[in-house]
Amino acid sequence: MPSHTSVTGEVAEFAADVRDGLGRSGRKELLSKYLYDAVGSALFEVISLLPEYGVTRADERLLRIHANEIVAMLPLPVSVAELGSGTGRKTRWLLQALCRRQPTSYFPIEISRTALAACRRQLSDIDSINIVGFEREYLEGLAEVAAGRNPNRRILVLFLGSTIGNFDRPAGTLFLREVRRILQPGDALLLGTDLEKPLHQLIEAYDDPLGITAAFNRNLLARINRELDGDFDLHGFDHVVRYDRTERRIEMHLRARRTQTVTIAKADLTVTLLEGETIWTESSHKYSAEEPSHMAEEAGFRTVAQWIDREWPFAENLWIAE
Ligand code: AVJ
Repeated sequence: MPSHTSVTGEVAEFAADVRDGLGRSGRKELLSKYLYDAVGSALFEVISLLPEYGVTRADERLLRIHANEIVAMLPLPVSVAELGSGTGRKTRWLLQALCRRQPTSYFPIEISRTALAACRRQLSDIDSINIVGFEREYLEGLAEVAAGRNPNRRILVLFLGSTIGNFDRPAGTLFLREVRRILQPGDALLLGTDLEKPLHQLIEAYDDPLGITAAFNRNLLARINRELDGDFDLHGFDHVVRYDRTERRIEMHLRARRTQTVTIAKADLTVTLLEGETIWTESSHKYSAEEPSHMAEEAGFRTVAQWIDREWPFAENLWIAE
């Protein structure tokens, strides 16, 4: 099996999604998964270093401190599939602890080719690890991993970093049900969830004073210019962050500073944005500490353990498929 398999019709799919999101008459929207091209992935790496953005550090801290404890609760032997591995830095601790107990196959599933390559470089030095990357969407990649599973091994799915928060609540539960459907009883899921925290802290985390998150957000338009032959004026948009108290989520938007008409050749689209009109680019839902257990039940898992970071409220949730 090739370690990196390329996705076909990538540009056509991006074009169709952009057309769909910007061509509509109501609220305009772009899918947050498109934030992660090479530039976006690199900017996210910087975001994760910012003092205002504690998510990644909390996640990594929990995985580092509790690695042995987590491994002790897993059904062994186990293979590991990670949804959205990124560069794999925070996964190292768990994989090391696991590889001390058993030779381990690790299947990072990642749509960003550069992140996947970085992940392989980052983790290939671990003793008795076997890394096979899948350049795929999450469920597609996981289904492939499951189709090729060793019948004598369980699967541990890692879904870290609170990426689940990009789904709204009903869609998140649906997604977790899909994950469950691909797994077998006794398989495990380790889910990272960012928890509710004071408003000013959340706003700062997504609207940092250096403007890195603003660049990360605007890069989505830059990517459309680069890959779909668009002519967005990047100076014409403000990075806007708001917290929706009802939905309990941070939202990122791009707001037109003045009325402007944009042409995106490869999406066969010309669209006029009025002054003040916004494009919704991402939601990050925040959870109560109890919420993940309910999500587990709804999706067909039972909660085995939860670890919460004290410095930056964030929870690691270990579930077993029923
Ligand atoms: C990688 C999806 C977890 O939602 O916090 C960071 C992405 N967006 N800053 C998040 C992100 C703006 C991040 N996730």
